[in-house]
Amino acid sequence: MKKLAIIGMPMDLGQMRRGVDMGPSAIRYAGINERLKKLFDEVHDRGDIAIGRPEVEVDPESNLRNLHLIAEKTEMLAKEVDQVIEAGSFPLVLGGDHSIAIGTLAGVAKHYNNLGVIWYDAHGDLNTAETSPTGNIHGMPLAVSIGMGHPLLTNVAGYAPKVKPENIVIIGARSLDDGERALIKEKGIKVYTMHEIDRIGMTKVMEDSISYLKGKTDGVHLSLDLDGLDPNDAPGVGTPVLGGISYRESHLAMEMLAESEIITSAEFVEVNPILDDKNKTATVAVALMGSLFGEKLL
Ligand code: Z70
Ligand code: MN
Ligand code: MN
Ligand code: MN
Repeated sequence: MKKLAIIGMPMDLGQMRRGVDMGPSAIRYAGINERLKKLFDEVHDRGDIAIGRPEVEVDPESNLRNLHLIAEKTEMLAKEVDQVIEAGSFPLVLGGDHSIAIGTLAGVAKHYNNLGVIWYDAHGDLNTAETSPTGNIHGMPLAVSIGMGHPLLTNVAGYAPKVKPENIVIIGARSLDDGERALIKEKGIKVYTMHEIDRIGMTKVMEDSISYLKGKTDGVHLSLDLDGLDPNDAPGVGTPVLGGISYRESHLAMEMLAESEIITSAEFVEVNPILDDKNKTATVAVALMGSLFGEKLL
């Protein structure tokens, strides 16, 4: 029996633009439940993690914005994700800004010896407090997952690291900070930038990514930041970067992931309906979920 559990994570504490906390609502409004019910035997929407309306804090020691709040809320998400996997369901988390991935991965990774991660994003999200140009934790979750960063973040769910650098593939990168570039080289993280997508095409990028992960991982998490897509196709994001992955290429990527049957958990993040054009970005997110979970035209 194929079971899907949807978890909303309406947290906007990892960056400075309000509105991304409404991402889960926008994605539900775009018809996620109806669409995915056709593809699973059972879809259970578990509602949202309670974030409340906490006051913004900047940790004086590390300069990290909302450090303690994000550690606390991602711990709650990790527990929820853990329960979903224990119950035999596929966890699908709706963001929220990308800092939520700290919690998703904390809940997922304990169930695998060799979790793979596909990070579909314009950014590397590989900063630490030391390298971050902004202090925004949504620019850090991938570094946190490999055990680099503030201990309150790396130790969410009580263990670290969550993922091995050689089990990560970044797809769609076109905005990297100096510290992130250095970390990619140092750790040997596989990255398909927009250059490779242009040069060899999305088909080859996905074939290579899938065969790279398939042999050595026992599960693969898809962390899809909508800003990985071109802002023309996904305008409702806090940090749009020109020259991104098209809607069509993204569908192809999701269809190839569906065929490969490697994906064991997923999250769709950074949908900000306040910055959007008639809920276009949430609608794109739901359409991509359709392809990821095996929707077919014919
Ligand atoms: C920049 C930072 C970022 C998402 C922007 C931006 C990071 N590298 N991540 N949007 N999802 O502040 O660290
Ligand atoms: Mn467990
Ligand atoms: Mn991101
Ligand atoms: Mn991004």
